[in-house]
Amino acid sequence: MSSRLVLGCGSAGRRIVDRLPEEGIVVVDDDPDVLESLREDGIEALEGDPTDPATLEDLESPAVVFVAGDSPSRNRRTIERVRERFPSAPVVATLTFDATPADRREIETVADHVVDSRGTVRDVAFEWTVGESAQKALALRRRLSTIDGKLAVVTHDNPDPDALASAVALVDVAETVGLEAEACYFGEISHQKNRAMVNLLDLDLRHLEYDAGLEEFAAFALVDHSRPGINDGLPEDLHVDVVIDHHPPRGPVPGEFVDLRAGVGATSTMLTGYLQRFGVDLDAQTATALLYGIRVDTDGFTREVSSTDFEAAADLLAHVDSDVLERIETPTVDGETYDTVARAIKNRTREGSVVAASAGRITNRDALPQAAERLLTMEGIDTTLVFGFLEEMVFVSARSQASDVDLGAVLRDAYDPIGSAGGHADMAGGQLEIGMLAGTDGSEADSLRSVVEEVITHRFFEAIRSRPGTPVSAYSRTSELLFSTGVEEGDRP
Ligand SMILES: [Mn+2]
Repeated sequence: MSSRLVLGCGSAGRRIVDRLPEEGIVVVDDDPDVLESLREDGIEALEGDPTDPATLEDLESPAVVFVAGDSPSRNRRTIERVRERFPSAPVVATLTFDATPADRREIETVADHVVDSRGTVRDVAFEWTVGESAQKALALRRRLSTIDGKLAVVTHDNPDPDALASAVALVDVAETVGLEAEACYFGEISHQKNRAMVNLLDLDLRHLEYDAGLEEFAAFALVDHSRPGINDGLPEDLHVDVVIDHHPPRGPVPGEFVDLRAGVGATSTMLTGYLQRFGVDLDAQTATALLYGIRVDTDGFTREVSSTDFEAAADLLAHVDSDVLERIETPTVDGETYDTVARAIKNRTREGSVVAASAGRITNRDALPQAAERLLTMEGIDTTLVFGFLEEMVFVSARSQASDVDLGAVLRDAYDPIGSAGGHADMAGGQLEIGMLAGTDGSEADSLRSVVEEVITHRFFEAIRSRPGTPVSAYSRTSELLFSTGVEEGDRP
């Protein structure tokens, strides 16, 4: 389905053909002179009347159709035939210089995109129509305009700024074709900066429960991930209409319209392109969200960044609210977070360049990574671990700048036997269930907690020391009992 079909090849049609890559063009016209000149240039030209259904019968389904004869009424009839034969192919129609306003209105109601061959915008209009990304935009518009009902634009679970911005932008795009759409997510927006982004930009987002019925939605779009049921709360066999993502997929990607670009640093970059193609006026809210999405995903334009990301950022910049962007990036810190960081600093245990610290009871687990980062700025320290107690759980967060430490592996070694842990070489986390501890008050709870603190700290240092090598064995019977999920009352030490 790589072909571009040109039906009717008048003066505007010829200019389009000249700008298209030669590969995969098929032109249909009934003027022998036109056909001859096309064939001389090595272009596949078939004789036929484009308004005759029989002409389209034997042609393969094209990626995009250009209807470019010189007669507006004939072009309109041709488009009607195309709609019958290739209902999902986007149609670009040309208007010749002598077209009347009535001709224009008539063509605009049936075509997906109209190229006006008059005036100085001519060349720009052509470029915007024949390029690869322009055709993607046309195909997306075609897809969106066939949807009848509400579109759910779904991010991956616990969405990051790139996913959030992309969802909001795709809602804007859908609205340009009169489609009602809603940006949706499963899970939590837990990171402080992400919450600041949503609040300060007042993003319109719908939280979906994992067991929520989805009947109210007629169609689904996935952004910043590509497979339903994998890292989102949708059923795996869901019919997906639109997928826009920059991650290389790890399996088959379903979707009527799919745009996967692994060479791009952020999905927000791709959506910036679509907003422009669809002629959406960028507002500060969406533009700021998108730029923040690109910045976070490319780690401030240093990681997996492409020239397209820079171009998108440059286009967004003029519309961005830089005060808000700054407030998102440096959110105010609440007192509780400072208390948590302070307790971690006070309770630290050091071994060489490694620090582990208990922050005691916490009310908000987001404070832990901040404490771990804070400790990393201590002189002579390259690896940190901070943990805290919340309800029936212990949450662990670790950071490292050491080149020979794989924190994800270290935390798995240390805590997988008694909880769950994982992450990257420089950033990792985990959680452990501690059964009754949280419910107990008084000195018994305190002594239990100090045992748990010892276990967590010890296992971490042990795992750091024994890497690379075999995973550490279980620390003690005490830890087994404390951390196993099925602790019996009588088993507690
Ligand atoms: Mn992303």
